[in-house]
Amino acid sequence: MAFVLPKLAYAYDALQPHIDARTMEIHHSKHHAAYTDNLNKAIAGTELENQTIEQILANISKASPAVRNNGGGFYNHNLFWEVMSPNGGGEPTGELAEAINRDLGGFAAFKEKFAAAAMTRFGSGWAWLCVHKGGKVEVCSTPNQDNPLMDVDSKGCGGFPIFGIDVWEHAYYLNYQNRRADYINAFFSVANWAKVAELFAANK
Ligand code: MN3
Repeated sequence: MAFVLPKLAYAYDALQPHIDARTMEIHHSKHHAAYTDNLNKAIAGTELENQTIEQILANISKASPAVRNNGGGFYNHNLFWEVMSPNGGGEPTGELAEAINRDLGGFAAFKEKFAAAAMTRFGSGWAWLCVHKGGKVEVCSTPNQDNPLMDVDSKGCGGFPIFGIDVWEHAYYLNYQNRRADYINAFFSVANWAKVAELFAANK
């Protein structure tokens, strides 16, 4: 079964003014599409063809660089589109908010820590909020298209990623140029906390 580029739940222009339509279109229809195609090419004719993306990532240390880069790119962007929404912003509520309060010192402290992880990632990569079994939440970052599900040293957090920001320049350069901090702030304006709470509940 080949992996398929997911359709977005909203239009390319739906996240404006925070994320511009042109960036969304290129990011989804070119970058994410290329990761998906190149992942399929890299696993064609191998035993990985019959595995889920989660299984592939859990054993990525044994896979080729092409599978690592494109498998990560495929998975990470799937999550990225889901944790943004035209109706996003505000703050988490319920159990997710309680976990953030308990483990990260509240929403403001979490936002600061997450933004710092995203800002200090040199070059390209991602910052994450992850949940461990038992419900503990943690912030970290990874280089390139790595992520916390990979069995590699650079995975940053353990646990399951429930919120993540792409800090590759292709994610923001058209609208924000070198102003990564402004982009990170804008990302919080479209954060889909309902989805993040759902992922927290399903993976705690
Ligand atoms: Mn990207």
